[in-house]
Amino acid sequence: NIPKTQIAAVVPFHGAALEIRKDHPVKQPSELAPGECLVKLSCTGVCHTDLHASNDDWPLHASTPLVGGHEGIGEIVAIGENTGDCPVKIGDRVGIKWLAYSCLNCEQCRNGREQNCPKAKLSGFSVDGTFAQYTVSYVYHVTPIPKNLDSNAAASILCAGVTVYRALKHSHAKIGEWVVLPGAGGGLGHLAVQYAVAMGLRVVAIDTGLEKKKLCLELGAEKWIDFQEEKDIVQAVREACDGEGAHCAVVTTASASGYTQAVDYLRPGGTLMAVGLPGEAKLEASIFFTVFKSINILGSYVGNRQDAVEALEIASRGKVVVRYECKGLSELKNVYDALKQGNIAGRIILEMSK
Ligand code: 8ID
Ligand code: ZN
Repeated sequence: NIPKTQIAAVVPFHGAALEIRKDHPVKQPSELAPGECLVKLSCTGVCHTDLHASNDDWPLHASTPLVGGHEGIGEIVAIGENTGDCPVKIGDRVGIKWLAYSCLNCEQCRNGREQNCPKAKLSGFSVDGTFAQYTVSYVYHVTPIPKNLDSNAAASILCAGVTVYRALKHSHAKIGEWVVLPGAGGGLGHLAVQYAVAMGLRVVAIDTGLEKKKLCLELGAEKWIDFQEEKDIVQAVREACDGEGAHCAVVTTASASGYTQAVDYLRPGGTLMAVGLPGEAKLEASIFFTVFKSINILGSYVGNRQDAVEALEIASRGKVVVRYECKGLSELKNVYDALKQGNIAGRIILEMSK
């Protein structure tokens, strides 16, 4: 009962327009390698990373033809023969995250940095992702979804949630301290507000527009700064944080502009967590003040299997709730246009049944 073809959103080659194809092949159960599983998707989030990949924005290039998407939820419908000791079974509801596969045995994997494994495979970048009715993934890396979390609500935890959860976990920020979130109204940012609040941090949200302002304040941000209206962001952040600057910044903007003043508005000992991924920009920071103020600058890249389990567990207890609007797969092109223009507060979820 597995169809031979499916509907999928495909970028044929770099620079080409996105196509909705009705005859994209489905890898058949008999063709699965050991360790692979076939997942029938019910929904997927759309991350700004998918837009970067589709536009070929980065110094690393997606393989083409590209089926993007890496925030998918679905049911396992087949498992490769001879998989052996298998942590999942047919019928399980699982999540597909950016990191589709890692070897689990190299130095990076052993240290819990599975995402830095030299053999890593990336959903919707180096292997086909979730903008399709079916996708192939890997039994040791798919993430079990808690029973009380519905699929649409779980999807964006698999990338946006995991990423900001891990960045906050490694940020050194402690209960009662100030964290600044440039990009707070976007997909990653609006979840960062909630994970930060759940950790007992005090949030300064930076983004633009009334809709994102309302969202951030509703989710528990104490202060709001509109980056298009505020002339002096450094001064505004300092004032918002007791006149002394923030303890931490987690930057989730897709453009370089969110990074520019971050080192200047951190207080001594503060930490900049770099998360947003503009392709070409350099991080501009005064070396003198980075040293003189004992500033930490850290990169944070998605998360490992344990981060995914933890981020979902917190969401399953209602501490973090994805704000989303549902659309169909055929609307992906419009979603990309809206993301590019900064017009999406929270996330868009594509439902395969729509
Ligand atoms: O592992 C990682 N590090 C990781 C994981 C997932 C995504 C990194 N990302 C990257 C994406 O590739 C993208 O570059 O994080 C970035 C944000 O992804 P997103 O949250 O999916 O994008 P979005 O929904 O468009 O949100 C971005 C927000 O930034 C605001 C926009 O208004 C939008 O709400 N923004 C911008 I653009 N410039 C800003 C500025 N100067 C700004 N907010 C504050 N100050
Ligand atoms: Zn993503």
